[in-house]
Amino acid sequence: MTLRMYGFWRSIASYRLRVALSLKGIAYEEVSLDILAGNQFTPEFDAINAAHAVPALVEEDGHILFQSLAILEYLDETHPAPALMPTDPRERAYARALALVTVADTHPLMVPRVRKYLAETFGADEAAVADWIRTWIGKGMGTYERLLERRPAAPYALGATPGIADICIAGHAMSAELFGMDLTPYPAFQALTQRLFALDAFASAHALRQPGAPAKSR
Ligand SMILES: N[C@@H](CCC(=O)N[C@@H](CS)C(=O)NCC(=O)O)C(=O)O
Repeated sequence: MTLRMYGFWRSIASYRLRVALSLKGIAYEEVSLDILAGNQFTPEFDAINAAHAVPALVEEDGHILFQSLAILEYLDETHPAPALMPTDPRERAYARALALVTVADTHPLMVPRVRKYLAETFGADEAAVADWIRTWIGKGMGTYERLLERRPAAPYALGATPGIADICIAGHAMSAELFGMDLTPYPAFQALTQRLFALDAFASAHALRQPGAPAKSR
């Protein structure tokens, strides 16, 4: 059995895993799970991820991993080169902190289950939901901008090589792009993400380059 990733073309968390697998040169197959159609709730997928969310990674021996950040750290431990995490404890904490600005504080506010709840419980229409999402993406970009002003990327978030923080930051920028947001008010964030998307691992994992993405934008 090959290493199998369950993902979805526009999923930001799936993007994070795609980039990490690519940076580490790990071969895998991606199974697309249409989370907009509710396929995360089937009994088959429930057996893989009780959280009903992508990504999930099923290893060759059937071992299952979920939660993108946990998977990224696991891959870094099992496939150490190139390293995605620094070795110094303070740097490791900073890398995780940068990652969590989007993974913990922003991205959870815009996933399909939250959008659905906003629409069904509060009657939010498509425009209101999009406004909600842009608000939180914007606040995340504002936080990244302030952080990057205080500690400029050199050239990546923690130094010479791209790592976990950069992967999460690029995913955040991708969500901003998918929602048609202007990045110019966040110049340090924009410059870092342009640098990241110039790298093949970051560019080829992009939502709009995945099977199932709208053909005209691919
Ligand atoms: N913190 C999780 C987030 C997982 C998650 O919520 N994924 C979204 C797609 S980006 C999903 O599958 N959502 C399904 C839903 O909201 O129903 C991670 O980083 O893996």
